[in-house]
Amino acid sequence: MREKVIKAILDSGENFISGEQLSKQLGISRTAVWKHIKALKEEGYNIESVNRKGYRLAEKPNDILSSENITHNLMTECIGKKVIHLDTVGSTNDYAKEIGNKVNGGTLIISEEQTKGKGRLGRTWESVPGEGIWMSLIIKPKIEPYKAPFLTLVAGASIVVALRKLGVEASIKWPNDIIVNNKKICGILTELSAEMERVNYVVVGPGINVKTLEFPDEIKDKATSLYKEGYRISRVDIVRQFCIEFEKLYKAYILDGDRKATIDICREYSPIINKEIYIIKNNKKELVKCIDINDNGNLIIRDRNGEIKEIMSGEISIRGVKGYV
Ligand code: BTX
Repeated sequence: MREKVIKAILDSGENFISGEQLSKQLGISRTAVWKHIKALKEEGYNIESVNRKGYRLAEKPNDILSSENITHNLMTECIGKKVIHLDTVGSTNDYAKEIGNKVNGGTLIISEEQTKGKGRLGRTWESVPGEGIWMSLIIKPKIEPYKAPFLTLVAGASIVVALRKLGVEASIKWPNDIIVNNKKICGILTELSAEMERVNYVVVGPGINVKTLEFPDEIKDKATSLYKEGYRISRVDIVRQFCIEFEKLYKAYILDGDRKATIDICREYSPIINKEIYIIKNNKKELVKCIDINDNGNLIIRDRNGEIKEIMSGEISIRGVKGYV
């Protein structure tokens, strides 16, 4: 019932909806309405109550990643149409893999806290409760498994465009880091469930630092958050915009085989193209010049012997000469 109350308030937009209307519409008593409103306010919804007018959401964006907030009038066909919002979980990617076979493609899992947030290659991802967007999107593309890694770039490009539309100067460090002011604001972990010829589902899991102001010593030189960089943006707006941008690039790739839309974004907002970078593989560091991202989404570099090489995302990390980028 609480979901229905907030949905009715969201539906009435800038207009007030009275306690009486709510009670009639939902078939509950005025006291019950009042109790639900009180509980919703305690959950953090910014609801204005005005005598003789009723209720509406205050102008300041509310920041609760509830299914109602995210899905309300969301202009997508499939991405984010179903949202599962958890208070806490080990890892949203692991949760997504538990339910992957049972839910529709486009289902989004978001948790306020992760107790075992995962990075790539067994690394950990700091996921402070309530301070970020820890989410996993389950998608079910009809593609061969070898085409799935490109979806990390699709997700990265979508996040960059979403953040840019919300006013953030974000860039994408190939293949899976989103950067603001030379530091990492978001990483993406993509996991695959597949048979030899066929993808069952893909889990695309971005973690976006939003409100964290202090990071642990081990990562404080390379990690940052939107608030730390002076961007006060609602987490809800970011998730909704991400769903819209992802759907566009995803459809282009899956339905039309169009990689260009994604790669153009990765090139345009790359902080490493034309720069000297270190590539790190199995603890070995090599200084190279980054030349381009090619049409397959692979990185083109020139090594110290002048040899041009193509690098696939897989197992490498990239560092700038002077720091993280
Ligand atoms: P990655 O392996 O590229 O980056 C992990 C590394 O980044 C860590 O070893 C650490 O140095 C640093 N790091 C850890 N936490 C943070 C942080 N909050 N901000 C910046 N740097 C950090 C990148 O892996 C992929 C991360 C995906 C995280 C999401 S959250 C939702 C989903 N569920 C899940 O378990 N993982 C993904």
